[in-house]
Amino acid sequence: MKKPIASIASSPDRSTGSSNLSAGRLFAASLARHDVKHMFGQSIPSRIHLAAPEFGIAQIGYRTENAGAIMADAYARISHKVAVVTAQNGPAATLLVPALAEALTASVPMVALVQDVVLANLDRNAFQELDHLQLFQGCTKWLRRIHDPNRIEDYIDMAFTAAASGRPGPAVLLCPYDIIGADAPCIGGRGASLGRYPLDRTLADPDRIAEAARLLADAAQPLVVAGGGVHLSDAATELAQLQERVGLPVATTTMGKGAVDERHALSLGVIGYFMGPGGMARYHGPLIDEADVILLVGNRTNQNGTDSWNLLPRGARFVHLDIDSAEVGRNYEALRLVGDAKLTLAALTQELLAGDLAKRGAWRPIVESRIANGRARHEAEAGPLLCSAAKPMRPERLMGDLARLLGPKDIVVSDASYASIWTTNYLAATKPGMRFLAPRGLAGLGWGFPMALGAKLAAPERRVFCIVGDGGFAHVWSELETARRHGIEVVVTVLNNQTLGYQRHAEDVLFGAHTSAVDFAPVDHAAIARACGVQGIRVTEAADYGDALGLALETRGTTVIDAFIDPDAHPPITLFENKSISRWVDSKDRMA
Ligand SMILES: Cc1ncc(C[n+]2csc(CCOP(=O)(O)OP(=O)(O)O)c2C)c(N)n1
Ligand SMILES: [Mg+2]
Repeated sequence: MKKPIASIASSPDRSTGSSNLSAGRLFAASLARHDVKHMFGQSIPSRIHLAAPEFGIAQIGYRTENAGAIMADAYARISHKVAVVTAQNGPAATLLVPALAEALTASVPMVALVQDVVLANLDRNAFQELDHLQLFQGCTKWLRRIHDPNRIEDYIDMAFTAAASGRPGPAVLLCPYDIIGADAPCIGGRGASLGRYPLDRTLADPDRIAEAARLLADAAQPLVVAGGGVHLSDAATELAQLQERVGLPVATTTMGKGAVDERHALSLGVIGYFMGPGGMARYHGPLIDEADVILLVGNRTNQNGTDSWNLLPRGARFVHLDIDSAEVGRNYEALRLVGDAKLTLAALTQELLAGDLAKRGAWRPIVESRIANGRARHEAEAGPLLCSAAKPMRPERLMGDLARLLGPKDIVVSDASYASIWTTNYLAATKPGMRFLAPRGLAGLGWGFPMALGAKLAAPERRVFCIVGDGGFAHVWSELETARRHGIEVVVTVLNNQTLGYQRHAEDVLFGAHTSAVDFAPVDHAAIARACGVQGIRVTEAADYGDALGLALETRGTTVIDAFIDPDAHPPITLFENKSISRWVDSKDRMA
């Protein structure tokens, strides 16, 4: 037995009361100091969870670590707070990896407290011992093991600082069993609250901001392409000012959707790899092609957002604003603006307004009319599908119905695959800063539903609509019980095409055939929902979907709408353009 850790006197901190506490309570007190109100966990590390309620922290008990960490991710995206998830060592810890990887790629701040074996038992094949330092190496921004209970506050604060500062991301703190279990009072006394992000805002080099302003003012056809960094920086208001007051057209990536009001006369909508027939930005292609100065904001210029780096004209002059200097110029050589988007966009707008905007003013009616024209062509193209009565149903029709009841405060969460493309193309952001969440860091299946739960916990007063494919939903059905137990109310629509649609269609296009793994036996998702004690509704007729949404909103608790959609329906992915999608075969055992 290790000796109890002796109390090392430090004067109690009146602001936090965090000194002279046992280790478990000091962990909880430290989290409370960072304004943590929810912890996604399954009891372990028990000492921390047992102490947490005393410090005003509620445990959200997930069914799988995988889903719990995804809930934490969405909670952080919506609350602008660092989210906390906990897990046991070994197998439980391994299940955190996918969510951490998404958070790393999507720059989402979270702290995972992972139990580890007793320090003295390290490297002895202790029960469920695993080299967690190796395990988490590739999916964390910051990773440490705490080795002394008197350093708990130091390490918790380091983890929060790493998660919330600079480019946000996931931090993992390994917490050996004996460190958490130390009964004697530990050193406390830190008082800072580090739980909100961005923790520090830094302005890009003012000389370069002035140069960027000159470029944008003098450009023939400038364009802004905003990414998810705008949401992370909470910079939608500043971007809207730049758009409106300077007169710059703005497009976004999928992660940046909602960074501007998509009905604004200078908004192009979401651009990227789905500008085929029916795509919202399809007819804005020439505006992108002809752009001579392009301002990238919080945009990692990834493959989908640039249609495999073919979308943005190589001849344009790029200005790239990002908090992460490594992203600036990664794929497009650019004038470098390294800093926080909110601060820097505000400074850039001021600089532009102080200069000569005659060129922008003269061009504005021209670009507005081109955008209006492109939008009208899109509406004419997509309109019939948005009100299609076809059976099996068209997903566009479901989006059309959902769009009608969607308000700017609502949150739309979609899973990877087609779900995020349907929502992106057919649900408009109606105010700057409206939130559409999707796991677009890595585009993993199974994020949608737990993300919706995390988003709702972060904003209980807002309605959360969740759109998932049947394949992706199957990863996380078990969390329906979590939704019920915690009384979390979200409206889930399962786009049930009884197939891994994207996979199947892409194989058909690329290889002319698909493998046997892509088609499912029939699954009754409404029955699964009811079995877990939440409402389940099956919809096979398009005319019934609106009523199902209405019923879901009137009913307390989560609702699952199992919507039977056309398995041949595919969103406007450019890869599929002019390529035929194989007809749906073996229809006899499918539910319709
Ligand atoms: C975890 C994970 N596994 C596999 C994939 C590859 N993948 C991309 S889309 C897709 C099909 C998704 O099917 P479903 O969720 O039913 O949505 P649908 O495309 O049918 O709308 C697959 C398997 C992935 N993105 N993530
Ligand atoms: Mg499917």
